[in-house]
Amino acid sequence: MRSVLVTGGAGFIGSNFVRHLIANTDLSVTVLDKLTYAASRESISDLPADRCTLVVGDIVDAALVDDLVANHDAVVHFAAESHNDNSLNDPSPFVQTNLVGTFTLLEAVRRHDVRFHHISTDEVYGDLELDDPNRFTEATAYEPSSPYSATKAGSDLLVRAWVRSFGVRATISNCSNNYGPYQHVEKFIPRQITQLIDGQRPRLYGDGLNVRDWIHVEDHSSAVLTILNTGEIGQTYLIGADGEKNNREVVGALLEIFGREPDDFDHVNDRPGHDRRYAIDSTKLRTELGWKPAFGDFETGLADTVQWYRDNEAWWRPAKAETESKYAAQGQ
Ligand code: NAD
Ligand code: TDX
Repeated sequence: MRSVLVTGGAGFIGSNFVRHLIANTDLSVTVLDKLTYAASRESISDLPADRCTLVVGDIVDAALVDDLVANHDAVVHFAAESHNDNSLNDPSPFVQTNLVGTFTLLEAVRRHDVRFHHISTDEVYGDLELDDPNRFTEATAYEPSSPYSATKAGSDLLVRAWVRSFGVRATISNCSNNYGPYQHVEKFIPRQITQLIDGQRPRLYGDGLNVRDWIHVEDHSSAVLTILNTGEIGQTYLIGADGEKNNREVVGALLEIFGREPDDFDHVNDRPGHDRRYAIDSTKLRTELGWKPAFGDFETGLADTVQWYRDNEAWWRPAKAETESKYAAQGQ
């Protein structure tokens, strides 16, 4: 493998993955990204031009996708509409990008017999009760709750069908909630960090007891590269780092980092259909492919992430006011 096409490589996880490839492999990387509101050219603009090229375009554009896929050895597919709250306000781009876009890529890799890795989410499994002793595994039934997770679930099923029906050489990974640098300020952790930098109060949906299973984005990248190199074709791997925390605990840790009082936050309107808890059992990835996370300590990873947002205000500031005004309009 010499060249990789990374869709969505100007978004949060995609840009971190491209950085991981540049630092840890000799691969040459082409990013295909539509540069939606969620993307930032600056997330990859400092990378060496002879290793990383950005093509601005849509994964739904079959001619463009066919041309790019034909000239690469593998595709790693991150591009998606990724925010649950947006999917509740307007599901249409989620159906286009997440379903039609994935279909378009699958048809191209089928035509050109190119290795494909599909990035997905633990949200396809629905949610767990807080006291459920079980966690999600590769055998858990699909039960998505939101338009976002339903389109991701549909895209996973398309990949599985293209493997079985057409022999496409694909793998799938479903990862838990990522945190780290270059994440858009609409998402939970960057929203609260930038609220605190601005002297505002964090905003918790509902009772704040919803649990997410946090993983540092660098650990997600190392897991995806492991699967790309050594994963078995047709297999699904769950990626997680045993990082369950409820939202109040995360806000509490941030308030402590900022030296604010522990109750210095607001409860705001809950998200309709809000999933209660996600939890990943990543035994298969660890035992079969020997992967393990490097960021064991959430508090340290969180403090590093706070420092990154303090140091990179120019990166996030342009999106902050508009994001907050959208949230304010829905009482969030
Ligand atoms: P993001 O919203 O930060 O980035 C998505 C990127 O895709 C953006 O750069 C955007 O411009 C691009 N894009 C959107 N529509 C496109 C289109 N039609 N054509 C080309 N490019 C397009 O998302 P993220 O958080 O980095 O998530 C990346 C992937 O990882 C998604 O598939 C998501 O479902 C999955 N995932 C995310 C998380 C998480 O915690 N953020 C967890 C598990 C899985
Ligand atoms: O201001 C907020 N207050 C709040 O309490 C925001 C933005 C969120 N929340 C809550 C909702 C969730 O319980 O925090 C939790 C995390 O919210 P998000 O950052 O919106 O993430 P989530 O809905 O869990 O989905 C994320 O992880 C799985 C990504 O956005 C998805 O792309 C990924 O598939």
